Amino acid sequence: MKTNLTKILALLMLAGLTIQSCKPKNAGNASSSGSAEKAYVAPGKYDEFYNLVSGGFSGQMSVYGLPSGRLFRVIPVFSVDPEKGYGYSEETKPMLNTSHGFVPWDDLHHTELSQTNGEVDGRWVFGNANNTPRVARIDLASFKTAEIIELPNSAGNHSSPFITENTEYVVAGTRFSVPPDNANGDIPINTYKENFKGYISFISVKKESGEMDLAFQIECPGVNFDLSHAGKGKSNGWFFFSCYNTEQANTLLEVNASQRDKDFIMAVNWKKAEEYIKAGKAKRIAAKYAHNKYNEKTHTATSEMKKDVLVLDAKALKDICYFIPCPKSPHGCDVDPTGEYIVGSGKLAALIPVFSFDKMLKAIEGKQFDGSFEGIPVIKYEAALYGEVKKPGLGPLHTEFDGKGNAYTTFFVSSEVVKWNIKDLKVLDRAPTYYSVGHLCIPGGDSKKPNAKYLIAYNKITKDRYLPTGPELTQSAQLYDISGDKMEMILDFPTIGEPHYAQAISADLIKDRSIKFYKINENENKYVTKGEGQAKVVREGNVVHVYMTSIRSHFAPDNIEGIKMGDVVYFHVTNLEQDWDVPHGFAIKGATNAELLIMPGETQTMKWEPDKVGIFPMYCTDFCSALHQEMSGYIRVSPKGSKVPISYSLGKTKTIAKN
Ligand code: CUK
Ligand code: CUA
Repeated sequence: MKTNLTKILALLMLAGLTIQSCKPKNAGNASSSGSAEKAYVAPGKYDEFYNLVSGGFSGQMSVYGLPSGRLFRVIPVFSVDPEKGYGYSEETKPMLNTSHGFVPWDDLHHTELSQTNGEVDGRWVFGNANNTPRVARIDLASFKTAEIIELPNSAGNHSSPFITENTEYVVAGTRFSVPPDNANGDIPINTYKENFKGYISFISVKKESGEMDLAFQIECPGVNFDLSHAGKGKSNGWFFFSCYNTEQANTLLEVNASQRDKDFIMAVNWKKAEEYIKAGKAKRIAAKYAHNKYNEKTHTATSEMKKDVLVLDAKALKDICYFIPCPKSPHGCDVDPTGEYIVGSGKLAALIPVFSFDKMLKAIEGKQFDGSFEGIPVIKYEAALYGEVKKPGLGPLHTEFDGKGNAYTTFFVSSEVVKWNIKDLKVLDRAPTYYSVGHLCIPGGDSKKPNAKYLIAYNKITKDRYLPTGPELTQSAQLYDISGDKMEMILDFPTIGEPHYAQAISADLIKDRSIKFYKINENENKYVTKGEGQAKVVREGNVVHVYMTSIRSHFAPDNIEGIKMGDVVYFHVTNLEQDWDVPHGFAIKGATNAELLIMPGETQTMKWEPDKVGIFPMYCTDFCSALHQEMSGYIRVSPKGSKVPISYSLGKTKTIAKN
């Protein structure tokens, strides 16, 4: 049912969302110099927290220090990265393999740290690929992407990668419902209601190694799943997903998916789902999806194509999924540290509904249903509702918690962060953001134990905050001190790509885990060269393998002759250094991919197909020593059919290869 008032409100807010958000009254306020001191980390001093921020359409994850806002690192995840050779070296190319082939780009929206007993543990951070549905695990010892798994039956993997409190599962809900992969998809688009399904995926994570596997999927009605969070504490065993487009529209969604007064939060009893799996209630369905792993010993990624997946049918099983009505196009779906309160943030709603886990269970027990939607029971709104935060702001998106009974919600349209009390639902404080804030992050803010010293707001628009740098405005984050009753902004810092969700972790939890370098004796790369004496060049038909080493400040060999037009040359470069922070680079003129950046003890391979006869210089790209500029060499390329034998040298001794 829809009143004229809500219709008008919806349209007003829609206009706000699509055109431009409002500017807060005290826009342009800078933080005072006193507060600037709070964000100051003196040269030589360390930051207290690490902030792992999604890069949105950059496809990467970046690491900032807090409170300084200093950028430490960009971790390549779903996009190629010429800075590190990720996706360009032969060893890393398989990381970006999918059922569609090699995909060099994606859109990373959410980061989620691994947890033990509901607390962040500093082992891994997960990220989602929104476009070609995938989930990645990044190892916080190496700050490298360790694993990527693709998700079948999905399109637009948005409500992901949220985890259960002991990292048993990483969960992903499809943004776009589509016909399942094994169904005939050659159907009219306007048969959405009959043919489109929404899949949610449960990816298991091995306790010690972190290795992921697609444990099972649940087939749900065709809607858009937006965000999710696991239950914790008392609600451990449940997962909550926000859903929009319950209108099941397939065109002009900005109007057609904003019709209903309430969409849903879907509550999923995943412990029950596990029981059904054990009882053999799942169907094994044909599917095709890539599972890519990076091996730290071989320094090489492998890609395996999986062929099937276990699927549970939510409609047939009746008691694993329940819908809770939630006003109006909900976006964020956040669970407080106790696990009792579930906060839905309706993008077009003028209030924030807070649901009670206990009440929800009672409602299910007492069958307080308001009919069903596509065969899934719909719990009565009032039966699950704890209460509503009245007039909190315009366009609520996301909520985090401080563990002291307070919640902090971002408002895109009114450009502010609002602090409210979870028990009495009263607004306690509001702080402007500049502007149009999306996600926010408190260290541990979606765990059982937040460390609520700081809050970071990730803004969509930075108008007026930075000088122009061309047609696009800098993306930005803002840091607030939330240790007192009132939020105090202490820093602006620009970000890479468009930041969505982020996580922050105490530096103490990761600083001692870090790998310093790889042990050369443990290098199991198929093409490793463990000393200069073993360097060689081997021809196999028109394929030439160069087994090369690098150490300050030369390559071995550094002169190579006998390469011919039509050859495919693989430079397998092993960095022999056994010291922290001494990468060597490798680049050769005309290479059509990128440089290699090889960490100490590591082997990486560049594929090169010479396109001209002549002399091609190669060099180290990382200023590694005083004689870095001397770290270079030459490759001679002869015409096809030439009689020049393969030979290689470093200094005077020249070796003619036998083959
Ligand atoms: S979304 Cu970006 S502001 Cu993709 Cu998590 Cu809400
Ligand atoms: Cu090695 Cu510069």
